[in-house]
Amino acid sequence: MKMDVLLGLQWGDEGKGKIVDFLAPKYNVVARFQGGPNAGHTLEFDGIKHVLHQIPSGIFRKDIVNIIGNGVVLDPVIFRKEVAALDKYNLNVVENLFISKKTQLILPTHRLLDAAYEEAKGKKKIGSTLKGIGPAYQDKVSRQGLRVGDILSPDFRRKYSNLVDKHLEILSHYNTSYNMDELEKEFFDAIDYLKTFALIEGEYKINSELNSGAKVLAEGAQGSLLDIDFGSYPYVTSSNTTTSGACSGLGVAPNKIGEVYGIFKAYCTRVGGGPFPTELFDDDGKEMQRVGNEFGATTGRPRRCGWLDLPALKYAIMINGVTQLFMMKADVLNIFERIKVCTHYKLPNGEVSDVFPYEIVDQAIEPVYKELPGWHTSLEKVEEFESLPRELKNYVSYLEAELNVPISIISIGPDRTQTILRN
Ligand code: 2SA
Ligand code: MG
Repeated sequence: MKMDVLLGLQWGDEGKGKIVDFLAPKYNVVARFQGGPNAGHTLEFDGIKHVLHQIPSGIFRKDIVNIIGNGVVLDPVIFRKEVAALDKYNLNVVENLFISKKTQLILPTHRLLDAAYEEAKGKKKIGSTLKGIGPAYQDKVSRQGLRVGDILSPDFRRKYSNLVDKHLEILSHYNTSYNMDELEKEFFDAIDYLKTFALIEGEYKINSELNSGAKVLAEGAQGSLLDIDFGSYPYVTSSNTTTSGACSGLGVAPNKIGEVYGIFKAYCTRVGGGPFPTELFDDDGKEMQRVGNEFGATTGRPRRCGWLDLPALKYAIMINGVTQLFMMKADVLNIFERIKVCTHYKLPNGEVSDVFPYEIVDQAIEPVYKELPGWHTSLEKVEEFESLPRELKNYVSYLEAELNVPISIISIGPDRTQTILRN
C-alpha cells in the first residue's frame, strides 16, 4: 500500500484536524511527521470541541493505530496533559499510540531558550508559539538533541544534564527567571509517564503496516508556507511541513506516497509575524476573524485574515505534489456580497507575476485582485454539492481552473456532518 499525506497549503490552521477526523474511518493508521506542541488541531463532533497538539487526530477512533514519527519534537509534559484531557472519553490511548524512539525531546530549557531568543529579536519577532520548537530542532540538527529512546537508557540523567548545562550557560546571558527544580520535577515525572507508552522503531512499524495492506495517513501540522525551506523565511517554523517531510519524518520512501491532500481555507489567515500579501486591515478582515473564529488553538492569539492568495497556493501545490484539494470554511465567506481572489503580485519595480518571490519578506508586495460575486446566503441546510449556491459552485470551478487540481471536499462548518463531498 501507499501512504497518503494530508497537509495545509497556507500558514496553518486550514482545518487539518477536522479533515483527518473525517477521513480517519478510511484509514488504519494516522501518523504525525513533524512539528510538536506548536500545532493545535481542532476537532468538533457531538457538540464538543477537542484540541490535539502532539497526538495524531486518529486517536478519537478506537480502531486506529496512531504513530508519532521521528520528525516530531515531543514535549513530555504537554504530552502527559494531552493524554489526561482524553481520559474522560474512554479511548484506547495507551494501546493505540506508538512513539518512535527517534522522536526528539523538548526539554524545559528549550522553552526558556525559545522565549529568550524571541525577546532578543525586539520588533522582528517570529511570533513563535514559545513551545521550544526552534531550540529543540536546533539541538537535533547540531547533533546533540535527546531522543525518546534515550529515556530508556540508565544514562539518561547524565545525557540530560550534559545538554541542560549548555542551555543554562546560554540562558545566563539573557535576562530570564525560572525555577529549574520545579521544571525538572515536572519533566522527570512526565518522562516516567512516557515510559508507559509503546516506544518503538517507528520506521519499521509504519513500513510493516504498509506492507501488510494497512491504509496509512500522514497528518501534517502548521502549513506549507511555514516550511523551513520553502516558507516565508525566516518567518517559518523549524521543520519541513511539506510532503517530503512526511518521508523523512516517518521513514517512508518517496515512491510509497499515494494521494497528497492539500487543505486550504476559502480565504487566508496567519498567526505570528511575517509577510502576508493579502492581509486585510479593514472591516472585512475583522469580520472574517469574527465569523471564522480566527484565534490560535494553541496560544489563543488572534489570527490575521485576508483574501485567498493564488500565487502562494499554486506554489504550495507545486512543492507538495497535491493530487486533491479540500476547501475549508467556505461558510465564513457567506457574509460577503463580493469575494476577492489575489491572482498576481505587483512588485515595487512594477513587475506583475504569479511567482511566490524569494524577496517575500523584504519588499512591499501589492496583490492584484479578481472580484467574484459572493453567494451571500447561509449554507446551513446544504447537504450535497448540487444544492450549493451557484456563486459558490462558480468559485470552486474558477479555483479548479486556476489551480489545475480538483477540489474534492468543501467544508461548510466545523461539524463532521458539514462536509460536502464531490464525486
Ligand atoms: P514555532 O513555535 O517556532 O513553530 O513558531 C514559528 C512560526 O510558525 C507559526 N506557527 C503556527 N501558525 C499557525 N498555527 C500554528 N499552530 C497553532 C494552531 C497556533 C496557535 O494550530 O492554532 O495556537 O497560535 C502554528 N505553530 C507555529 C508561528 O505563529 C510562528 O510564526
Ligand atoms: Mg491549528
